[in-house]
Amino acid sequence: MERTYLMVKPDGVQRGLVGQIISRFEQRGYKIVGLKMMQISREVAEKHYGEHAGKPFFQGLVDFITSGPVVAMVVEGKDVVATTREMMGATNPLKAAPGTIRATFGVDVGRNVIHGSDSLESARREIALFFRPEELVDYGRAIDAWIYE
Ligand code: DAT
Ligand code: MG
Repeated sequence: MERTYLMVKPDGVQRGLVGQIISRFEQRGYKIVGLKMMQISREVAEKHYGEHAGKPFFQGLVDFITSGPVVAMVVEGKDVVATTREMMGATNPLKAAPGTIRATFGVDVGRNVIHGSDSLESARREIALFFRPEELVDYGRAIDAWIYE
């Protein structure tokens, strides 16, 4: 089954939105297989956001993502990469569709409360960057038969 990397950013943690954000993925039927709070080092932040190195917002982005604890998770389920991106909404919360996480909780692009992998390849890279293999748990849920036909 597909896996993705999701992370409540420092603004989401400070604002007490961790539970509500995680709940959305649980309610959708997705399974959390890895979960932890951590503070990201600049080195890891620069790796994670490597595709944006050199852009005008890069330093601010690294400053922000390292400014406080984040809650990192690996979530598993059918088409989870694309579906969680949809659930997050557009990068700029003002452009995000109503009801999405970013539209519900944010207004500024630099305070958009959540990160999610944008492709299967990014997901694999980001999961490996933030989680050791033994931190991911393989388990079944009785409820899966009521989520998947
Ligand atoms: P996403 O987080 O939707 O994958 P992205 O990968 O293009 O978006 O950018 C990563 C983060 O960088 C984004 O969540 C917020 C910040 N960011 C992106 N574009 C920005 C901009 N034009 N100004 C300020 N911050 C920006
Ligand atoms: Mg991105």
